[in-house]
Amino acid sequence: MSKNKQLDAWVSEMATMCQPDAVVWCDGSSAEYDRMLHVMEQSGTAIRLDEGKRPHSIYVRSDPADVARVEEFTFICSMSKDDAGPTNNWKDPAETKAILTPLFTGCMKGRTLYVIPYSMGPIGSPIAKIGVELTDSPYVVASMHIMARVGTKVLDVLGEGEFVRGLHSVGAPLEKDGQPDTPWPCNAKTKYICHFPETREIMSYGSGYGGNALLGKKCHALRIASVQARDEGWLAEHMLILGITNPEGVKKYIAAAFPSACGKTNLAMLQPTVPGWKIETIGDDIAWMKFGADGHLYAINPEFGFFGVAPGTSLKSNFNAMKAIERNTIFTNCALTPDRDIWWEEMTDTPPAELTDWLRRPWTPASGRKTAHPNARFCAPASQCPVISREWEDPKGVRIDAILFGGRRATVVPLVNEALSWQHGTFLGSIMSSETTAAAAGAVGALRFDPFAMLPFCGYHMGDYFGHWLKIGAKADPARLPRLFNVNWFRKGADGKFLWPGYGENSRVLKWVFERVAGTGKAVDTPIGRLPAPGSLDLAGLSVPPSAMDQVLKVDIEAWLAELPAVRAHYEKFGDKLPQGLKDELAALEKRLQGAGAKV
Ligand code: TSX
Ligand code: MN
Repeated sequence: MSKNKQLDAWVSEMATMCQPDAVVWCDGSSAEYDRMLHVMEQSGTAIRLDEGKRPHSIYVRSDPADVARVEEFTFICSMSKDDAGPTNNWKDPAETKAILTPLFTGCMKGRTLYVIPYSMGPIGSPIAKIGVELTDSPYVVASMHIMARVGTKVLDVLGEGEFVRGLHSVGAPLEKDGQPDTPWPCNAKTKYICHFPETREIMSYGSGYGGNALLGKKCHALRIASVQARDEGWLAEHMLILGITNPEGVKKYIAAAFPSACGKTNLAMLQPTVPGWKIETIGDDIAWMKFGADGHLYAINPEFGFFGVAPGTSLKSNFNAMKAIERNTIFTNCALTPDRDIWWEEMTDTPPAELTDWLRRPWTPASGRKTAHPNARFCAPASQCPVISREWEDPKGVRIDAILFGGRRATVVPLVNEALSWQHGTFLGSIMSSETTAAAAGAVGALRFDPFAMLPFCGYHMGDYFGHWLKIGAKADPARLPRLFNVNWFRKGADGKFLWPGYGENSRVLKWVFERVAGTGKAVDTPIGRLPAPGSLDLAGLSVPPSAMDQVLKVDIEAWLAELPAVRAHYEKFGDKLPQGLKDELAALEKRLQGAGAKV
C-alpha cells in the first residue's frame, strides 16, 4: 500500500488479473536485494560467484530463446497508426489489450508479484520521472535495484503524483502445486513488448531479458519518455554523457549518440591519451535534456547503473568498466570458470583452459565456438565506475556544450565534422548510418540508417521526431545551444584496415570538439561541414602516418554525391512528415557538393 490512490487501485487491479500467490512492495533496501539473490540461488536461476574473486556478484544464464530485445514483438500502441510512423510496429491499443488481457490473466500463478517504484534520474530532480514496474521476476527486481533508484524513497516523492505504469510478466505461471520451476522462466512462444504512449503505460509479456523486462530503461526512459519530451519541449535521447576537463581545469560536458556496436560505453569511460586532459562518466546509454532558466540545455543520466555488452570488454578496451564490475554485479549469459568467476571473448588475451559456456556445456579454446553469448551482459552500479563524475547525481543536470552523432562507416564519413548550424546538425543526426556487415541480413555494404541511434527507441513518428529537434533549435538562443558534430572512428583504408586507432586516442577528437566550443579550435569549411584545420587536431605522440590522417579526414566529393540517392530513399520513408528544414539541408548539401565538384 502507498499514499497514492491511483497506484493502489492499479496494483490491486493487476494483482486480481495476474493472480500471484503474493504481492510484495519493494522497499529498495540492501536486505531486499540480498533476498532476491538468495531466491535466485534457491530456484537455480543464479550461481553466486567466488566471494574472493567477484564479491557479492551472481552469474545467470537465460533460456536460449530469451537472449535479447525482440524488435519484431515490440509495439507502439498509439491511438492513431500514423503516430507510430513507418519505423515502428503499430498495434491498435484496444485490440492489443484484448490480446494481452487473456495472456496476463493468471500469468503469475505460483509466483510473487513485486511492486517496484523507481525514479529515472536523481530522486526529486526536476528532470527525473517516476514509474512503477510490477513484475514476477526476482531477476528483474535485483537488476532494477542496480539500474534505477527504487523503493520507499521513490513513493515518498511520488505522493499523489503521476507515474508511468509498467506491467511485466515472464509469462510462465506455475499452475500445479509443487510444480518445479525452470532456471529461467519465460515464454518461448509468445512475447509482447507493448507501449501505450498516450496513457504512459507499458505491458511486457514473455521475456525476462534486459530491455524487454527492465522497463525503466528502453521502454520508459526512451520510448515513453520521447513522447513526453515531445509534448513538454525537452529531449529523451539514446546518448552517453561525459565530462571533459582541460589541463587548466575547465570542464565541459558532451553527449553522444551511437548505434549499437560502436563502443558507446567505451567512449563514456575513455582513458584519454592526451596529457593533462581528464574524461569522466555521467552516463553510458540515455540522456534526458531540458532547457535551464539560463537558456542552456542541461542533461541527466536517468539511469543508476550500466547494463553493458560484456564480450569485447577488457582492461585494454575499457579499463574503467572492468573496475566497475569487480563486485556487486549481475552477469548474464557469460561463461563460467571452474573457480566460479566469469569470462567472455576478449576479456583476456588468452582464454582460460576450460570453461562452462553460456549454454551450460564444457568449453575449451579448441571448441571452435563462442563461450559467451554475443549479447551477454554485465549489470553494475554506476557509482562503481572509477571515473564517475562528481556531478552525475546533480539534480539540475550538467550543461551540454556539444552533441556528437557517430556511425560505423568504413567509407565516406570523416573522423570528425562540425555542423554548420543546429538545423544542419539535425540533418547529420537524421542520416546516421552504418554499412551492413555479414552479421546482419541484407546486402553487405548497403547503408543501414539509424537516425539519432533512435530507430528502435522512438515512441512516435520519426518524421515528427526530426521536427521536434528542429523546433528545439528554433526556439532557443543559438549561442546557448550545444554545437553538433558527426564523428566516425571506423573509416578504413584501401587495405581494409582501420585508419584511426580509436579508443583512448579518440580523446584527440574530443579535445578538438572542446576547443571548438571554447572558441579556440580552428576549422576549415567544406561542403559537408567544418573539419579540423591543418594542425588543429592534436596528434602529438601519435604514430598514425600523415597519409592515413589525410584519408581519415578526407571529404570525398564524388563519394558524397554518390551517397545522396540512398539518403533520399531513406527520407522518402517519412512521407509528408519529413520536415521542410531537412529537405532544405539535403538540397543545400547537394548544391555545395556540386559547386565543389565543378571546381576540381
Ligand atoms: O569502442 C570502440 N571505440 C570507441 C572507444 C572509445 N571500438 C570497439 C567497437 C565495438 C564495440 C572501436 N573499434 C574503436 C573505438 O574507437 N575503434 C575501433 C576499430 C579499431 C579496432 C582495432 C584497432 C584500431 C581500430 N587496432 C589497432 O589499431 C592496433
Ligand atoms: Mn543502448
